Amino acid sequence: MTLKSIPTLAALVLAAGASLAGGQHADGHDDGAIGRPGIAAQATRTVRIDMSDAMRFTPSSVAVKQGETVRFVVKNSGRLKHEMVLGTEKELKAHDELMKKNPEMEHADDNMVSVAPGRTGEIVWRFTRAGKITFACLQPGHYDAGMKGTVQVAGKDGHADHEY
Ligand SMILES: [Cu+2]
Repeated sequence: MTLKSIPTLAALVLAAGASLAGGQHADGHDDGAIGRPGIAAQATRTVRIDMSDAMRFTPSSVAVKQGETVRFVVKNSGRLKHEMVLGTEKELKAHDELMKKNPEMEHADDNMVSVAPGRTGEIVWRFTRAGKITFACLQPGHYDAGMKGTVQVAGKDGHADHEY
C-alpha cells in the first residue's frame, strides 16, 4: 500500500460506518446500528425485564457483551399496554413521534414486543456492535414519562467504544 492510498481507505471506512449507523430500511429501523434479530437457540442469557404503569422498566439498565445473543423476557405487570422497543435514541424518538400521530397504529418488528397487561413477551436479539443502545415503550406518552432504558454493549476489548 502506498502512503497516498491510506487517506482514501480511511475515508472509505468512515463512509461505511456512517451508512451503517444512518442507513434506514423501509420500515424505519436502522438495525445495523444496534445488532440484529437473534436465534433463540443461540441465546447465551435470559434477561427478565418488568414493565409497570409507573412508566418504568426494571431493570432499566442492562449490560451485555458484543456478539452475545440475549433472550429478553418482558413482563407487563401493569394494567396498561406496554412495549419494549430496542433502537438508537434517534430512531426511538422518531418512532415515538409517529406513534403519537397514529395512536392506534399496530406495529410489530423483531426489535420490539408489545405486551398486554399481565402478559409476558420475548425479544431475542444479537448485539453485534459495541456501544449504548436504548430501549423504550412507545405507547403514546410513555416515552416522555421516562419509560426507557439502556443496554450497554461492551466491546470485545472489554469496554464500549461507541455512543449512538
Ligand atoms: Cu409503556
